[in-house]
Amino acid sequence: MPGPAVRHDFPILSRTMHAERPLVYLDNAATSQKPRPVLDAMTSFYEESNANVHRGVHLLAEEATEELESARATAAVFLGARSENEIVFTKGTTEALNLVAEGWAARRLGPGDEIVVTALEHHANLLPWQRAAARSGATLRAVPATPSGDLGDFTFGPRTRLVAFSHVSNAIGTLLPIARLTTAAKDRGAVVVIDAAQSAPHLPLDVEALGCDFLAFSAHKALGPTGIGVLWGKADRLAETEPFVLGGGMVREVTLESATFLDGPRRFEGGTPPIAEAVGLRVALEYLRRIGMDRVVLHDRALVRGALDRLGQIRDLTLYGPADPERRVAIVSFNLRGVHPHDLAAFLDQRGICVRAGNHCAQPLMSALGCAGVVRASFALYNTMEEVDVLARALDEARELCP
Ligand code: ALA
Repeated sequence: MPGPAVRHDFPILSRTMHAERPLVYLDNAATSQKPRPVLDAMTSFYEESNANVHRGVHLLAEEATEELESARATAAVFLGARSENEIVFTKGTTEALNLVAEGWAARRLGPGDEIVVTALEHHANLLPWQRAAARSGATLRAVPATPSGDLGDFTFGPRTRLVAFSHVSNAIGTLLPIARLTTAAKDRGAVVVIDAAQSAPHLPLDVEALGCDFLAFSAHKALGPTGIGVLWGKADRLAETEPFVLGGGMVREVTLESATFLDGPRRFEGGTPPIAEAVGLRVALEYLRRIGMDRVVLHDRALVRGALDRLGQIRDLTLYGPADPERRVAIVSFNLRGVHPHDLAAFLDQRGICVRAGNHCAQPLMSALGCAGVVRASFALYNTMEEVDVLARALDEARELCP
């Protein structure tokens, strides 16, 4: 069960912060904490099976290769993919989105074609498309955000060739109307790319049901380690994608003048992959599945509802994003009138509460909201209602100190 019952699995949660206050970790949208099984599995890999993959014929090399490929199979099951051959390991969501932009869009689109994003995107799902548009001659258009942080009206045209959007806004937690977006894009025959960095740890994902072409997420936001992420791509789309990291491990045949590349995911994984990180990713995804994503959804929603109720009563505090807890995921963002978001985050830090403040790598969204930045509290399956209450009391206290 998410909540208090799982907290003992996360060693860091028992540490104290300034003035021996207990840690209240509400910066999970930046990165999540890691459960003991993930930490142990990575240590055991280094202690017992460490070797490079796909290269050696010795036992350790075989074991390491099995570990990497079993992580690929687990990621495929986690995403409801048809095959592990649709799972490419990247450094994280950012690298995965860059791979699609450079390897697919920049090469396959041309003048007159249109790439559409939304104004709610993290810069990682905007900048790569800006460059792909510039390189290919395609135009880039953004569906606007409403002043309340929702998605505005959208239409796609006959030249819309690619639509890229986040499942959940990293800055304010808005759940995008992903089925409507995908259906409208598919009606136009466009390729659909989903940034699932903020949804993978919180919502059940099924790439076949979502109907997208590419989907990306990072392990470190989903209880796994930094340094590894997943790009899922439909087999035929991956076959159309050019690799951008060339080197060992991704070639079939090389002469001094030319090279041919492997098929499948290894085509995109030049160099030594993040092997211990793949072990950690596998165990993190197994952990999430064991808890049950349906339970995680209910848990997150209860925390968001509690936070919206409680924080909504604080005078001079502005909440951003949809008011309906079912239309947002695990994130509550806010500002206190007259207080800079960084100052408020520093005040909360003194009380042991970790949040993120600033533009959250989503400057166009901040412009739509009419502010330079917000304070963001983001939840994970180990957070509790008591912690929401600690946050609310600290904000009450901050409010009292305001003139
Ligand atoms: N993308 C991460 C965040 O939203 C770092 O904080």
